[in-house]
Amino acid sequence: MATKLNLKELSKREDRLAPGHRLCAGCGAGIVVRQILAAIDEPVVLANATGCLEVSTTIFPYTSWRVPWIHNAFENAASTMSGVETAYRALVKRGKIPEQNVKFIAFGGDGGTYDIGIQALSGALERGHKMMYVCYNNEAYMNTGIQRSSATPMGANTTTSPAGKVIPGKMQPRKDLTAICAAHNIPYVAQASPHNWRDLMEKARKGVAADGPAFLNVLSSCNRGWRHDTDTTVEVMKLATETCVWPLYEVENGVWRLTYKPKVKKPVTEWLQAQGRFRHLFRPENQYMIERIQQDVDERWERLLKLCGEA
Ligand SMILES: Cc1ncc(C[n+]2csc(CCOP(=O)(O)OP(=O)(O)O)c2C)c(N)n1
Repeated sequence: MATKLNLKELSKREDRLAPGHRLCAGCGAGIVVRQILAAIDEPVVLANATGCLEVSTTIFPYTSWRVPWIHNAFENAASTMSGVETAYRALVKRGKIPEQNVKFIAFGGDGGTYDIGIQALSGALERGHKMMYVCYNNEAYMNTGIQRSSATPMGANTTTSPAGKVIPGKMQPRKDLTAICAAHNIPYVAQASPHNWRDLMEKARKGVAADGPAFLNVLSSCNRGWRHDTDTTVEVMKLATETCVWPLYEVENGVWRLTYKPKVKKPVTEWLQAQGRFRHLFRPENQYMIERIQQDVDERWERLLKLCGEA
């Protein structure tokens, strides 16, 4: 019987990411990992691309991982896990190891997923490996000092898209990787955020239960890069869904479904105001950027509503 997704039952489970790691106070990544691993009852094997999560949880000679864990280069978490999953299947087939319903999971940041690892990810999804790839999406290359990635939202101030006289932050809208993964026609794709823990945990369960590849794109606030107080992580992520900047939805065997619909769609200014990386947008000369951002969010939301049969 699967552990019930209620706090009482979940609190009895041992954390599979031990405390004492070196993630920053208020980091979203640790919350994402703990929720996902707590949702899964089966044994898991993990691969982790280079990035904040990897470096902060494995400071030699210590590790926070209470599960088998492999570090690999920035770009190939998906290929590594494909190989592990294939090796496992082959060994089970030859009777060398018992079948234990092991779940294969890869974690990567948005830099490692949207940019450098997209080729390995796409290959793994297309080959149909039974694995779940999770992007903990903090919307920039945070580990190396807040450089923009293709997941960075338009208007954000980063060290490689610095807001100033030349540009008002990043000029391009972000890549829609969730839709790109859905276009691989794999069994399960979802977008989630840990402020809505039950939603994220249900998606993690569906992802590992899928008969083939699954991809989860999970928002993961970085207060160093997003510039907010360490104790507002969860509220800021909630604002992303309430403003429809980060809608929560899933695509199960090709069927698109919203898993949360805000009662009142808040203006993007509420999400932007909560973070220092967008502060410059509130100067009068940058007002046009806020309008562009709102328009982009509205268009994407309308498209999503149609895909989900809600409009
Ligand atoms: C091929 C390669 N390019 C660049 C680097 C340097 N590098 C290490 S971590 C990192 C940023 C990782 O960003 P992301 O994947 O978004 O994860 P985060 O640190 O934000 O959690 C970079 C550029 C590397 N290790 N390998």
